[in-house]
Amino acid sequence: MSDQPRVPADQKTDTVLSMLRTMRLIRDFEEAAGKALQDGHVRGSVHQYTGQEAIATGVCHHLQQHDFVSSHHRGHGHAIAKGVSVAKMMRELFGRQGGTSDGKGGSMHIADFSLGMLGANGVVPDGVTIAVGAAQALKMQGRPGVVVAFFGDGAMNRGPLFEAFNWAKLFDLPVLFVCEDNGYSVTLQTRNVTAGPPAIERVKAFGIPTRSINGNNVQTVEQAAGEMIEHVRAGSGPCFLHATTYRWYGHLAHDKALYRDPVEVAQGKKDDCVLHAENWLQAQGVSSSQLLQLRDESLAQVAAAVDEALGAPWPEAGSAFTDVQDLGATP
Ligand SMILES: Cc1ncc(C[n+]2csc(CCOP(=O)(O)OP(=O)(O)O)c2C)c(N)n1
Ligand SMILES: [Mg+2]
Repeated sequence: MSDQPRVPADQKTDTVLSMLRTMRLIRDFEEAAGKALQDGHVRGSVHQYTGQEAIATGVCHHLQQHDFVSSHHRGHGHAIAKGVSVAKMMRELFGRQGGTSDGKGGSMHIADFSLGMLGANGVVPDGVTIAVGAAQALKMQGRPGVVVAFFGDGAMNRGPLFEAFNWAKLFDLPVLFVCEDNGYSVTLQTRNVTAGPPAIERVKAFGIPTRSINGNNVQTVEQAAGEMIEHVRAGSGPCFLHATTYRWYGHLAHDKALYRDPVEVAQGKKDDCVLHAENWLQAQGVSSSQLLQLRDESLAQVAAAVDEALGAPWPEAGSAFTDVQDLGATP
């Protein structure tokens, strides 16, 4: 894997514009989701992905519809980057009919199998073991496609993650592990609960190729993920991408994160992936009015999703007993 740019200069601007559109949509969705929770429209939890948008965006830029992603509790960004409808997602958060799971899943269970979104997951790190299972299925069935497993730095201290690494490497499965290292596990700084050398060293022990990058630069993510996905797609086995970033808000939307130093938070917000992409685009000659238009379109799309969700019907009571368990295909 080289440090050479993968995309010719003339295509770069379009690529970054397209990725900025996705990052904006994620950011605006998260702002609206946080507000909806405060306004009492969302029952359950909302874990905002704000600040981390470049990672889902840069990685999913390389995925096709037949590829899969699995996610964790902070999963809205992964779903949006994989192409899930923000209108359906908002309905899901609001518990309404027409949501991705007809309102029965909520924020931590957003899934859309038709688009390869295997689901958010509240159990750390069970999205990863599911991803490895999906990769095993692809390999056994001889189907094309790769699986990307997104998880946080907190997951690096959970045992099932290491079972997943072991299994994936043993069978050289088509899976990319993406660790989004925002430095925190709920209220703890992950480094304070992690023994030994940096956690990425543990992954190297499995013989899995690793790379550590700045996750707040969407172009850096896009390039590194592109190279790793190429490796995985070629059948050469799993890779591990470690991307550093910062979680702008509390662990949950109603966590005020008083355990964090305000100076650190301000510094984290300054290192803004959206702003970095906009600055880069402006340096390439993209006008500020074009950037404003892009922002307005994204805000309008999210506002429409909120209005639609507010007006959507509640699920019928009887639907609580449907679609809640998949007993498998009939023989
Ligand atoms: C098995 C299990 N143990 C504990 C929890 C409680 N919990 C929720 S999120 C989390 C860690 C979050 O840190 P990280 O994985 O870094 O993700 P981040 O929230 O930073 O995105 C924990 C311990 C859980 N959901 N599942
Ligand atoms: Mg974390």
